[in-house]
Amino acid sequence: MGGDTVLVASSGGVMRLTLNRPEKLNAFTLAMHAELRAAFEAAAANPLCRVIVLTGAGRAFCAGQDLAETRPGMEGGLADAGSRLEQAYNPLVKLITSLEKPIVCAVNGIAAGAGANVAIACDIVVAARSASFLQAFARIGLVPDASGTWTLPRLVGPARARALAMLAEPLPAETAEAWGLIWKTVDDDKLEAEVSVLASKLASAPTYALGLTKRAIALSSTNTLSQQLDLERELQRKAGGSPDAAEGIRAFLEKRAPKFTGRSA
Ligand code: LHQ
Repeated sequence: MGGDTVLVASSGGVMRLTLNRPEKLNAFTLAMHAELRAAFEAAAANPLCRVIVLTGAGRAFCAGQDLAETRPGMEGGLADAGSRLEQAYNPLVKLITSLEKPIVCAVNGIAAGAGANVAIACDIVVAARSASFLQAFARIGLVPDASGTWTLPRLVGPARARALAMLAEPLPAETAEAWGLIWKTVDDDKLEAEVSVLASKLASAPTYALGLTKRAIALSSTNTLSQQLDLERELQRKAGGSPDAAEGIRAFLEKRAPKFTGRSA
């Protein structure tokens, strides 16, 4: 599976997706969107897939929309930049955030424009120390998209979100970590190994419970405390009835490591 612009490799419960247009810093084209969406949908549907790793080929993670594909007309301005969001970015972000399996983003180099915002829409973001996050939109007269205006203020607060978006200066990975934009920064030459350890750990985790956890955290942004407590009760009911909860508790009492299947029943 996969095509030229997204490489797909599956092994040991981990599906690794690599954005693959390194000569254009993995900028998004419609073809890449179609391949990426198909790969995420396949990961969602495949019970053997328990974690997805998204990364980029070459020196960048992703430079956002391929601007050669959305060249302005002679009168200036893009014909309808909104339709590109409707067609491509919005479905991608909805897929990533609603897919009930952990998605790790390994940010191997610069993440710019929609590339930065797709990265921070993932569940666990690990970046190479030399990587940076650039809300490039203001440089070209656009507003942050691909959920940036939603995710950024929630992760770093509105003051930092506004400055990042308005100044369009690259944020180094270490600062991104210090600000809570991402999970962790690692040395460039350790990125692959660290992400692979993390992915293996998640591939033997109780996937069903992790998926419900992701749902609960997503819904917390609109729920009241009381609604969230009700949601936790419902989700705990589901998780508690799963074979992994039975195994987890049994293993604890027997003082051994649990063997989770990831299944709901
Ligand atoms: C690129 C790109 C790129 C094409 C590097 N496109 N070729 C949604 C809805 C509708 C419309 C518009 O957009 C969106 C969402 C968005 O994402 S808007 C934001 C789009 N992205 C940007 O504005 C970032 C553009 N890129 C850059 O500013 C720089 O390339 C960065 C700062 C990322 C990296 O700079 P450098 O390390 O100096 O690399 P470079 O600029 O030399 O790029 C290397 C090559 O990649 C070069 O091609 P060439 O053939 O000359 O070697 C660039 O043209 C190409 N490239 N980004 N987005």
